Amino acid sequence: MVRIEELLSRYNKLSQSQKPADAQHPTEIRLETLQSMGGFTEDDKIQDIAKKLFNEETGWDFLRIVRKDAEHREPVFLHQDFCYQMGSGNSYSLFIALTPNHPDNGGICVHLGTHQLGYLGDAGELNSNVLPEGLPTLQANLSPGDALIMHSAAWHESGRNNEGSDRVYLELHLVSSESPYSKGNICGFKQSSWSFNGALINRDMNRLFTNSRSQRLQDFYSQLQDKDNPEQS
Ligand SMILES: O=C(O)CCC(=O)C(=O)O
Ligand SMILES: [Fe+2]
Repeated sequence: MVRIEELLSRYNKLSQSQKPADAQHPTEIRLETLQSMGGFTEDDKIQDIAKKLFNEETGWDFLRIVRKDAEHREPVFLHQDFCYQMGSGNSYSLFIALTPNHPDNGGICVHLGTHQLGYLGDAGELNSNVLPEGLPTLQANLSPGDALIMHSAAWHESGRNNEGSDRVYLELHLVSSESPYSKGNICGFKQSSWSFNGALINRDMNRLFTNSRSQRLQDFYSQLQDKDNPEQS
């Protein structure tokens, strides 16, 4: 059985060694191996969940902590995760609460059924006005050891941590074992031989692309800046 106290103590050590937090995503700590959290996926309850997905052939492609605390209290805007991830349209986040999670400390809120809208073709903040009236939302109210499972296309957000208490999730992202981005199996086996072994982050995008959307935007911003400050250009 996984001991939540052990996962929490591993998190506390990681968060101390990670100061200052990542400026891009200050509430996230990426973890490279399952072992960094003590191989917790062998736990029977996690195995039971993994076996309900992907015909019992379930892998994982990332593991991270998403936390809020007295120093990181900001809300997270309405979004879907799918557009920031790799691979197939069917994947799930298993959020394991390491601390109490509720509306006063910025617990996650999922708009149920929104995964049916699928991939939306862009990334960023979504418009809450388009959500149909009366659509049920799941507002997390979790005790340590509880888990929440969310389809990666589901629209979700979280409020400000007004209480300032630690609100910590361990997030394991579950994919089909056949995904080339799977880093290993939680249960079952992988049949196909192709797997991606590179690093998904820290790629040199300016070498890979000659005319990408981001490069065009950067060019556009620098043209605007030159226009605003002509003597500096
Ligand atoms: O920390 C949270 O409340 C949510 C974080 C999140 O949704 C994300 O990083 O994709
Ligand atoms: Fe998210």
